[in-house]
Amino acid sequence: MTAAATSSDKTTLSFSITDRVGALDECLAALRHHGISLTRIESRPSRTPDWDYDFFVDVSLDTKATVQHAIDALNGIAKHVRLVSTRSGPTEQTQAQTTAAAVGTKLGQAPPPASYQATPWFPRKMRDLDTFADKVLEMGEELDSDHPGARDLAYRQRRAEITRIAKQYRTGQPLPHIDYTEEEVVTWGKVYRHLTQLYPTHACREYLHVFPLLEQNCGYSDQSIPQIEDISRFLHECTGFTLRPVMGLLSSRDFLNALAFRVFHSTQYIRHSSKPLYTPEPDACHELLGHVPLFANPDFAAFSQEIGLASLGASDEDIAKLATIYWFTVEFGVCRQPVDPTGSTASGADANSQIRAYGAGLLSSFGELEYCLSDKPKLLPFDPSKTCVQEYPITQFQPVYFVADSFRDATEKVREFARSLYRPFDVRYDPFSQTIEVLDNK
Ligand code: HBI
Ligand code: NLE
Ligand code: FE
Repeated sequence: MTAAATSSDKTTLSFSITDRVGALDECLAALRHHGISLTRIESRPSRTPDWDYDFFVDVSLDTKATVQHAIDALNGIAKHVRLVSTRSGPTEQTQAQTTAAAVGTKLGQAPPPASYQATPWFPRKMRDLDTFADKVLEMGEELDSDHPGARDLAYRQRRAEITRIAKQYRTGQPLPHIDYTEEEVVTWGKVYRHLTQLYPTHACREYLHVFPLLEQNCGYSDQSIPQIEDISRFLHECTGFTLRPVMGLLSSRDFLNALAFRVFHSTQYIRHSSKPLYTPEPDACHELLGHVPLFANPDFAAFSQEIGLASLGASDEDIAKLATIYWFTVEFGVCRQPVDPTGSTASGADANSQIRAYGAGLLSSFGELEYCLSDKPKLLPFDPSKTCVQEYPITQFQPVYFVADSFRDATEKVREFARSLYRPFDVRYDPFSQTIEVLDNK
């Protein structure tokens, strides 16, 4: 909704209301009482669990009213009253900035940090993801010397063959079909059988709910490795998520940016047969058994996309925080859930709750899945502001896991954290055109 009028005076405020009859009317009446005239009003639904709406209003302050009057008028009636920008005289500008900082602090919003400079490039349309095809960090084409497959020439050649296919993939093409070898299927089968034995006592209930659907719809079994084309089609029907092939590890920025499009980059090669219980890098076992099931869950899909949206144009510092939070939730998250009276419990449980894994790095490694619920690792409560600065190893079992009160609690806390990061604009994904819409805060 936009009702525009021209004005040389540009002061923009934003505020939110919870949907009920007359809520907006009260805000506008308060402005009217102060003699403040509106020159533009825009609304959009807030990204909060409540039925909130955000309003952006341009106000004309050519009477005696000041920015502070307008803020005072709205405070107490509306939520999250914020000065977005002002272009009035220098004295008022100073006052306005002080007010904005004060209001921002009160709302827990970060003021623009010195580290936020030019907006980094980010993909705006699905095809932009093609630019990531040859930007892999490590272990894509070349294996590190300590990798179990480094001295196995046949393994290296096979990896090269599969990664070359990923490098050539472009948006809109059919997803590559891989004819897996006998040896690859044997490795997959071992991983599959071990994991599926552990899931009933170790995986979170959301995961357990989806897994049988993958067996029914996508050919998940210990006898063959499912194809990403079939999985991608299934996920698309569930939540709009799709898969695309990738050579190996992408940078955190590129990897997270793709989630904004509900796109997940999936490797198609398999870990070395000598080490089925754990590999430090993503492989088809990790993607298909670890990640895929939860992408079929609508809440989890929305949550993943929100991390992605928060990463678009974010500062390097914020990308590092989001990547760490991603690591301790999507990759290595554990959560509390009520005890299932019919099921047995793994350790870490008390009378009413038990701890279960929802992170993909745990759900794809039968070594670490058992270890994470043993008494060996340290468990800390999940709190994004603390979790985001935790250091972690990437080539061994994690020494520390963060426990969320529930699966839903983790997603809500991360949402709140993502909203607190600074960016001079907001973004939306338009699923019809598969493009990112940039909503400028001016
Ligand atoms: N790249 N291909 C790929 N797969 C991942 O799971 C992945 C990645 N890059 C970074 C990453 N994961 C995360 O651990 C965070 O850095 C975002
Ligand atoms: N360690 C996991 C596994 O063995 O399946 C992979 C983790 C990828 C981040
Ligand atoms: Fe992963």
